[in-house]
Amino acid sequence: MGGYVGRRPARHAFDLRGRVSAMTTEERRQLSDAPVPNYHLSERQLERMYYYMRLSRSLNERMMALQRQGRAAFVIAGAGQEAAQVGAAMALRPGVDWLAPYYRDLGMNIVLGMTAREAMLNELAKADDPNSFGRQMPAHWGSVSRKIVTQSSVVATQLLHATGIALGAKMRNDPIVVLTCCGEGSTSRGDFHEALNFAAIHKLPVIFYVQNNGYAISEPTVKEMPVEHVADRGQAYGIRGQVVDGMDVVAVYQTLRPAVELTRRGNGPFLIEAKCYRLWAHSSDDDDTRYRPRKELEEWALKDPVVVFRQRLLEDGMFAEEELAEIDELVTQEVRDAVEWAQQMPDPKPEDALGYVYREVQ
Ligand SMILES: Cc1ncc(C[n+]2csc(CCOP(=O)(O)OP(=O)(O)O)c2C)c(N)n1
Ligand SMILES: [Mg+2]
Repeated sequence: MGGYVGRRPARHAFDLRGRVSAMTTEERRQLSDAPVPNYHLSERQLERMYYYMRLSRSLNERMMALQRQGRAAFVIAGAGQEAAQVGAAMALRPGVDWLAPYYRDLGMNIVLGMTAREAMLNELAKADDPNSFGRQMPAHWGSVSRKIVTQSSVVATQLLHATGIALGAKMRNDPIVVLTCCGEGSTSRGDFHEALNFAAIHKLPVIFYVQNNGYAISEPTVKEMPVEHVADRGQAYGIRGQVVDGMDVVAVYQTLRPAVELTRRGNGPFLIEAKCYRLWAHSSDDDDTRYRPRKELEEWALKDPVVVFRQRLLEDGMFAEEELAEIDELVTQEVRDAVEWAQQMPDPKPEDALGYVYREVQ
Protein backbone atom coordinates (compact mmCIF):
# COMPACT_ATOMS: atom_id res chain seq x y z
CA MET A 1 0.00 0.00 0.00
CA GLY A 2 2.89 2.39 0.40
CA GLY A 3 3.33 2.82 -3.36
CA TYR A 4 2.65 6.52 -3.39
CA VAL A 5 5.25 7.58 -0.88
CA GLY A 6 7.68 10.09 -2.31
CA ARG A 7 5.98 10.08 -5.70
CA ARG A 8 5.46 13.82 -5.66
CA PRO A 9 7.97 16.56 -4.93
CA ALA A 10 7.90 18.09 -1.47
CA ARG A 11 5.21 20.70 -1.09
CA HIS A 12 5.27 23.65 1.20
CA ALA A 13 1.86 25.19 1.18
CA PHE A 14 -1.75 24.24 1.05
CA ASP A 15 -4.36 25.98 -0.99
CA LEU A 16 -8.07 25.50 -1.18
CA ARG A 17 -10.09 27.99 -3.15
CA GLY A 18 -7.58 30.65 -2.19
CA ARG A 19 -9.01 30.89 1.31
CA VAL A 20 -5.68 31.15 3.02
CA SER A 21 -4.60 34.60 2.03
CA ALA A 22 -0.93 34.17 2.93
CA MET A 23 -0.62 31.74 0.05
CA THR A 24 1.27 32.73 -3.07
CA THR A 25 0.82 31.10 -6.42
CA GLU A 26 4.34 29.70 -6.32
CA GLU A 27 3.60 28.00 -3.04
CA ARG A 28 0.52 26.24 -4.29
CA ARG A 29 0.72 22.51 -4.27
CA GLN A 30 0.84 20.66 -7.53
CA LEU A 31 -1.55 17.86 -6.84
CA SER A 32 -2.55 15.45 -9.53
CA ASP A 33 -6.11 15.31 -10.82
CA ALA A 34 -5.60 11.76 -12.12
CA PRO A 35 -7.48 9.01 -10.29
CA VAL A 36 -5.40 7.21 -7.69
CA PRO A 37 -5.68 3.39 -7.77
CA ASN A 38 -7.55 1.90 -4.77
CA TYR A 39 -9.40 5.16 -4.27
CA HIS A 40 -10.66 6.09 -7.78
CA LEU A 41 -10.29 9.65 -6.58
CA SER A 42 -7.53 12.11 -7.38
CA GLU A 43 -4.94 13.36 -4.91
CA ARG A 44 -6.61 16.74 -5.03
CA GLN A 45 -10.00 15.25 -4.18
CA LEU A 46 -8.58 13.23 -1.29
CA GLU A 47 -6.89 16.28 0.13
CA ARG A 48 -10.05 18.29 -0.13
CA MET A 49 -12.06 15.54 1.52
CA TYR A 50 -9.78 15.64 4.51
CA TYR A 51 -9.78 19.43 4.63
CA TYR A 52 -13.58 19.68 4.43
CA MET A 53 -14.08 17.06 7.13
CA ARG A 54 -11.49 18.62 9.40
CA LEU A 55 -12.96 22.11 8.91
CA SER A 56 -16.47 20.90 9.62
CA ARG A 57 -15.40 19.22 12.86
CA SER A 58 -13.27 22.14 14.02
CA LEU A 59 -16.05 24.63 13.38
CA ASN A 60 -18.48 22.51 15.35
CA GLU A 61 -16.01 22.19 18.22
CA ARG A 62 -15.53 25.93 18.34
CA MET A 63 -19.27 26.58 18.10
CA MET A 64 -19.86 24.31 21.07
CA ALA A 65 -17.16 26.13 23.06
CA LEU A 66 -18.80 29.47 22.24
CA GLN A 67 -22.15 28.11 23.38
CA ARG A 68 -20.66 26.91 26.67
CA GLN A 69 -19.12 30.36 27.17
CA GLY A 70 -22.54 31.95 26.73
CA ARG A 71 -21.57 33.61 23.45
CA ALA A 72 -23.73 31.45 21.18
CA ALA A 73 -27.31 30.42 21.83
CA PHE A 74 -27.59 26.91 20.46
CA VAL A 75 -25.53 24.34 18.54
CA ILE A 76 -26.68 21.33 16.57
CA ALA A 77 -23.65 19.62 15.09
CA GLY A 78 -22.59 17.01 12.56
CA ALA A 79 -19.81 15.40 14.59
CA GLY A 80 -19.54 11.78 13.46
CA GLN A 81 -21.31 12.51 10.16
CA GLU A 82 -18.54 14.38 8.35
CA ALA A 83 -17.69 11.47 6.05
CA ALA A 84 -21.35 10.95 5.18
CA GLN A 85 -21.73 14.63 4.36
CA VAL A 86 -18.49 15.46 2.60
CA GLY A 87 -18.45 12.30 0.46
CA ALA A 88 -22.02 12.89 -0.67
CA ALA A 89 -21.72 16.61 -1.40
CA MET A 90 -18.56 16.06 -3.43
CA ALA A 91 -20.62 13.93 -5.82
CA LEU A 92 -22.69 17.00 -6.77
CA ARG A 93 -21.94 19.72 -9.29
CA PRO A 94 -21.64 22.90 -7.20
CA GLY A 95 -23.84 25.75 -8.40
CA VAL A 96 -25.70 23.39 -10.77
CA ASP A 97 -27.27 20.74 -8.57
CA TRP A 98 -29.56 21.59 -5.68
CA LEU A 99 -29.22 20.67 -2.04
CA ALA A 100 -32.14 20.57 0.40
CA PRO A 101 -30.14 19.78 3.53
CA TYR A 102 -30.97 19.22 7.17
CA TYR A 103 -29.54 20.94 10.22
CA ARG A 104 -26.51 18.68 10.72
CA ASP A 105 -25.21 19.26 7.17
CA LEU A 106 -22.46 21.79 7.86
CA GLY A 107 -20.01 19.51 6.01
CA MET A 108 -22.16 19.61 2.87
CA ASN A 109 -22.43 23.38 2.99
CA ILE A 110 -18.66 23.66 3.28
CA VAL A 111 -18.16 21.49 0.20
CA LEU A 112 -20.58 23.69 -1.74
CA GLY A 113 -18.67 26.81 -0.80
CA MET A 114 -19.61 28.01 2.67
CA THR A 115 -16.63 29.62 4.36
CA ALA A 116 -15.65 29.37 8.02
CA ARG A 117 -16.53 33.04 8.44
CA GLU A 118 -20.00 32.51 7.01
CA ALA A 119 -20.58 29.50 9.26
CA MET A 120 -19.68 31.62 12.28
CA LEU A 121 -21.93 34.48 11.18
CA ASN A 122 -24.71 31.91 11.11
CA GLU A 123 -23.86 30.44 14.51
CA LEU A 124 -23.81 33.88 16.09
CA ALA A 125 -26.97 35.06 14.23
CA LYS A 126 -25.20 38.10 12.83
CA ALA A 127 -26.79 40.61 10.45
CA ASP A 128 -24.61 39.44 7.55
CA ASP A 129 -25.30 35.74 7.99
CA PRO A 130 -25.79 34.73 4.34
CA ASN A 131 -28.15 31.91 5.30
CA SER A 132 -30.95 33.96 6.80
CA PHE A 133 -29.48 37.29 7.97
CA GLY A 134 -29.75 35.98 11.51
CA ARG A 135 -33.46 35.17 11.28
CA GLN A 136 -33.39 31.39 11.34
CA MET A 137 -32.11 29.18 14.13
CA PRO A 138 -28.43 28.28 13.77
CA ALA A 139 -27.76 25.48 11.26
CA HIS A 140 -30.80 26.27 9.15
CA TRP A 141 -28.79 26.54 5.98
CA GLY A 142 -29.73 28.35 2.79
CA SER A 143 -28.01 30.02 -0.14
CA VAL A 144 -29.57 31.21 -3.38
CA SER A 145 -26.29 31.33 -5.31
CA ARG A 146 -25.21 27.87 -4.12
CA LYS A 147 -28.67 26.40 -4.72
CA ILE A 148 -29.13 25.40 -1.11
CA VAL A 149 -32.77 25.48 -0.05
CA THR A 150 -33.61 27.17 3.22
CA GLN A 151 -35.30 24.83 5.60
CA SER A 152 -38.02 24.52 8.17
CA SER A 153 -37.33 23.31 11.71
CA VAL A 154 -40.11 20.80 11.13
CA VAL A 155 -38.18 17.67 10.20
CA ALA A 156 -38.62 16.01 6.78
CA THR A 157 -40.37 18.96 5.10
CA GLN A 158 -37.28 19.47 2.95
CA LEU A 159 -37.92 16.13 1.24
CA LEU A 160 -41.08 17.53 -0.29
CA HIS A 161 -39.38 20.77 -1.26
CA ALA A 162 -36.67 18.74 -3.00
CA THR A 163 -39.28 16.67 -4.82
CA GLY A 164 -40.97 19.85 -6.04
CA ILE A 165 -37.68 21.27 -7.31
CA ALA A 166 -36.99 17.98 -9.10
CA LEU A 167 -40.44 18.08 -10.70
CA GLY A 168 -39.77 21.62 -11.95
CA ALA A 169 -36.41 20.55 -13.35
CA LYS A 170 -37.96 17.61 -15.16
CA MET A 171 -40.67 19.81 -16.67
CA ARG A 172 -37.98 22.19 -17.95
CA ASN A 173 -35.70 19.38 -19.15
CA ASP A 174 -33.05 20.82 -16.87
CA PRO A 175 -30.33 18.17 -16.30
CA ILE A 176 -29.87 18.78 -12.60
CA VAL A 177 -30.01 16.59 -9.52
CA VAL A 178 -31.52 17.45 -6.17
CA LEU A 179 -29.93 15.91 -3.10
CA THR A 180 -32.02 16.06 0.03
CA CYS A 181 -31.02 14.88 3.48
CA CYS A 182 -32.59 13.88 6.73
CA GLY A 183 -31.98 11.69 9.74
CA GLU A 184 -33.43 8.20 10.06
CA GLY A 185 -35.94 9.37 12.68
CA SER A 186 -37.40 11.79 10.16
CA THR A 187 -38.28 8.91 7.83
CA SER A 188 -41.17 8.05 10.14
CA ARG A 189 -42.92 11.24 9.10
CA GLY A 190 -45.56 11.31 6.39
CA ASP A 191 -43.56 13.80 4.32
CA PHE A 192 -40.91 11.15 3.71
CA HIS A 193 -43.41 8.67 2.30
CA GLU A 194 -45.27 11.25 0.24
CA ALA A 195 -42.03 12.54 -1.25
CA LEU A 196 -40.75 9.07 -2.15
CA ASN A 197 -44.06 8.00 -3.67
CA PHE A 198 -44.42 11.10 -5.83
CA ALA A 199 -40.78 11.14 -6.90
CA ALA A 200 -40.91 7.46 -7.88
CA ILE A 201 -44.13 7.75 -9.87
CA HIS A 202 -42.76 10.69 -11.87
CA LYS A 203 -39.15 9.40 -12.03
CA LEU A 204 -37.84 12.67 -10.67
CA PRO A 205 -34.14 13.57 -10.43
CA VAL A 206 -33.93 13.51 -6.65
CA ILE A 207 -31.77 11.53 -4.24
CA PHE A 208 -33.12 10.96 -0.76
CA TYR A 209 -30.09 10.70 1.47
CA VAL A 210 -30.68 9.48 5.00
CA GLN A 211 -27.94 9.86 7.58
CA ASN A 212 -28.75 7.09 10.04
CA ASN A 213 -26.88 8.18 13.15
CA GLY A 214 -28.54 5.73 15.52
CA TYR A 215 -30.79 8.15 17.39
CA ALA A 216 -33.65 10.60 17.04
CA ILE A 217 -32.81 12.69 20.08
CA SER A 218 -33.15 10.06 22.85
CA GLU A 219 -34.88 7.38 20.76
CA PRO A 220 -32.60 4.63 19.47
CA THR A 221 -33.24 3.34 15.96
CA VAL A 222 -35.01 0.18 17.16
CA LYS A 223 -37.73 2.36 18.67
CA GLU A 224 -38.08 4.38 15.46
CA MET A 225 -38.74 1.68 12.89
CA PRO A 226 -39.31 -2.07 12.74
CA VAL A 227 -36.96 -2.70 9.81
CA GLU A 228 -33.19 -2.78 10.01
CA HIS A 229 -32.43 -0.53 7.07
CA VAL A 230 -34.16 2.69 6.05
CA ALA A 231 -33.05 1.83 2.51
CA ASP A 232 -35.42 -1.20 2.56
CA ARG A 233 -38.32 1.21 2.64
CA GLY A 234 -37.55 2.19 -0.95
CA GLN A 235 -39.00 -1.13 -2.12
CA ALA A 236 -42.48 -0.02 -1.15
CA TYR A 237 -42.22 2.80 -3.70
CA GLY A 238 -40.19 1.11 -6.41
CA ILE A 239 -37.15 3.21 -5.48
CA ARG A 240 -33.67 1.74 -5.50
CA GLY A 241 -32.40 1.61 -1.94
CA GLN A 242 -28.73 1.42 -1.06
CA VAL A 243 -26.86 1.21 2.22
CA VAL A 244 -23.39 2.67 2.54
CA ASP A 245 -20.88 2.86 5.38
CA GLY A 246 -21.31 6.49 6.31
CA MET A 247 -18.12 6.51 8.38
CA ASP A 248 -16.09 5.96 5.20
CA VAL A 249 -15.89 9.10 3.07
CA VAL A 250 -14.49 7.26 0.05
CA ALA A 251 -17.25 4.64 0.11
CA VAL A 252 -19.85 7.38 0.39
CA TYR A 253 -18.46 9.26 -2.60
CA GLN A 254 -18.24 6.10 -4.66
CA THR A 255 -21.86 5.25 -3.87
CA LEU A 256 -23.25 8.72 -4.47
CA ARG A 257 -21.29 9.56 -7.60
CA PRO A 258 -22.91 6.95 -9.93
CA ALA A 259 -26.29 7.49 -8.30
CA VAL A 260 -26.11 11.22 -8.99
CA GLU A 261 -25.25 10.70 -12.65
CA LEU A 262 -27.87 7.98 -13.17
CA THR A 263 -30.47 10.23 -11.63
CA ARG A 264 -29.32 13.13 -13.80
CA ARG A 265 -29.84 10.96 -16.88
CA GLY A 266 -33.50 10.39 -16.06
CA ASN A 267 -33.30 7.05 -14.27
CA GLY A 268 -35.40 8.25 -11.36
CA PRO A 269 -34.76 8.66 -7.64
CA PHE A 270 -32.53 6.79 -5.20
CA LEU A 271 -32.90 6.22 -1.48
CA ILE A 272 -29.43 6.01 0.03
CA GLU A 273 -28.84 5.34 3.70
CA ALA A 274 -25.48 6.21 5.23
CA LYS A 275 -24.88 4.29 8.46
CA CYS A 276 -23.08 6.66 10.78
CA TYR A 277 -23.14 7.70 14.40
CA ARG A 278 -23.89 10.87 16.30
CA LEU A 279 -20.75 11.30 18.38
CA TRP A 280 -22.12 14.21 20.40
CA ALA A 281 -25.40 14.85 22.18
CA HIS A 282 -28.38 15.73 19.98
CA SER A 283 -27.72 19.43 20.54
CA SER A 284 -26.15 21.80 23.03
CA ASP A 285 -29.43 21.52 25.00
CA ASP A 286 -29.37 17.73 25.29
CA ASP A 287 -27.89 15.49 27.99
CA ASP A 288 -27.15 12.20 26.23
CA THR A 289 -25.82 10.54 29.40
CA ARG A 290 -29.48 10.00 30.33
CA TYR A 291 -30.17 7.61 27.49
CA ARG A 292 -26.96 6.56 25.75
CA PRO A 293 -24.69 3.82 27.15
CA ARG A 294 -21.13 5.11 27.60
CA LYS A 295 -19.70 1.88 26.29
CA GLU A 296 -21.56 2.26 23.00
CA LEU A 297 -20.25 5.79 22.59
CA GLU A 298 -16.69 4.70 23.36
CA GLU A 299 -16.87 1.96 20.75
CA TRP A 300 -18.10 4.32 18.06
CA ALA A 301 -15.58 6.97 19.02
CA LEU A 302 -12.89 4.56 17.82
CA LYS A 303 -14.48 4.82 14.35
CA ASP A 304 -14.45 8.63 14.31
CA PRO A 305 -14.55 9.33 10.55
CA VAL A 306 -12.10 12.24 10.65
CA VAL A 307 -9.52 10.28 12.64
CA VAL A 308 -9.98 7.11 10.61
CA PHE A 309 -9.64 8.89 7.26
CA ARG A 310 -6.52 10.68 8.43
CA GLN A 311 -5.02 7.38 9.51
CA ARG A 312 -5.92 5.73 6.24
CA LEU A 313 -4.30 8.48 4.17
CA LEU A 314 -1.13 8.09 6.21
CA GLU A 315 -1.06 4.29 6.11
CA ASP A 316 -1.66 4.25 2.36
CA GLY A 317 1.18 6.71 1.89
CA MET A 318 -1.08 9.26 0.23
CA PHE A 319 0.14 12.08 2.45
CA ALA A 320 2.91 12.51 4.94
CA GLU A 321 2.21 13.35 8.57
CA GLU A 322 3.62 16.87 8.08
CA GLU A 323 1.28 17.48 5.17
CA LEU A 324 -1.81 16.53 7.13
CA ALA A 325 -0.54 18.44 10.16
CA GLU A 326 -0.23 21.45 7.88
CA ILE A 327 -3.87 21.12 6.89
CA ASP A 328 -4.85 20.76 10.55
CA GLU A 329 -2.95 23.95 11.37
CA LEU A 330 -4.50 25.88 8.50
CA VAL A 331 -7.95 24.79 9.62
CA THR A 332 -7.17 25.89 13.18
CA GLN A 333 -6.10 29.31 11.89
CA GLU A 334 -9.10 29.59 9.62
CA VAL A 335 -11.52 28.81 12.46
CA ARG A 336 -9.74 31.17 14.86
CA ASP A 337 -9.90 33.96 12.30
CA ALA A 338 -13.59 33.24 11.64
CA VAL A 339 -14.52 33.42 15.33
CA GLU A 340 -12.60 36.63 15.99
CA TRP A 341 -13.96 38.26 12.86
CA ALA A 342 -17.60 37.14 13.27
CA GLN A 343 -17.83 38.14 16.92
CA GLN A 344 -17.24 41.79 16.12
CA MET A 345 -19.69 41.85 13.22
CA PRO A 346 -22.99 43.68 13.81
CA ASP A 347 -26.13 42.04 15.12
CA PRO A 348 -29.36 42.46 13.11
CA LYS A 349 -31.18 45.70 13.87
CA PRO A 350 -34.50 45.32 15.71
CA GLU A 351 -36.19 47.55 13.13
CA ASP A 352 -35.17 45.07 10.40
CA ALA A 353 -36.97 42.18 12.09
CA LEU A 354 -39.61 41.94 9.39
CA GLY A 355 -37.16 42.27 6.51
CA TYR A 356 -35.96 39.42 4.30
CA VAL A 357 -39.00 37.33 5.08
CA TYR A 358 -41.15 38.28 2.12
CA ARG A 359 -39.92 39.88 -1.07
CA GLU A 360 -39.76 43.62 -0.64
CA VAL A 361 -42.43 45.45 -2.66
CA GLN A 362 -41.69 49.04 -3.60
C1 LIG B 1 -42.19 17.24 12.97
C2 LIG B 1 -41.16 17.40 14.05
N1 LIG B 1 -41.25 16.62 15.14
C3 LIG B 1 -40.35 16.73 16.13
C4 LIG B 1 -39.34 17.65 16.02
C5 LIG B 1 -38.30 17.77 17.14
N2 LIG B 1 -37.06 17.17 16.64
C6 LIG B 1 -36.05 17.93 16.18
S1 LIG B 1 -34.75 17.02 15.67
C7 LIG B 1 -35.53 15.58 16.08
C8 LIG B 1 -34.85 14.25 15.89
C9 LIG B 1 -34.76 13.85 14.47
O1 LIG B 1 -34.02 12.65 14.41
P1 LIG B 1 -33.35 12.20 13.07
O2 LIG B 1 -34.27 12.42 11.94
O3 LIG B 1 -32.84 10.83 13.26
O4 LIG B 1 -32.15 13.23 12.89
P2 LIG B 1 -30.88 13.44 13.83
O5 LIG B 1 -31.19 14.60 14.72
O6 LIG B 1 -30.66 12.18 14.58
O7 LIG B 1 -29.76 13.74 12.91
C10 LIG B 1 -36.77 15.82 16.60
C11 LIG B 1 -37.71 14.78 17.09
C12 LIG B 1 -39.28 18.47 14.88
N3 LIG B 1 -38.33 19.37 14.71
N4 LIG B 1 -40.19 18.31 13.88
MG1 LIG C 1 -30.93 10.21 13.80
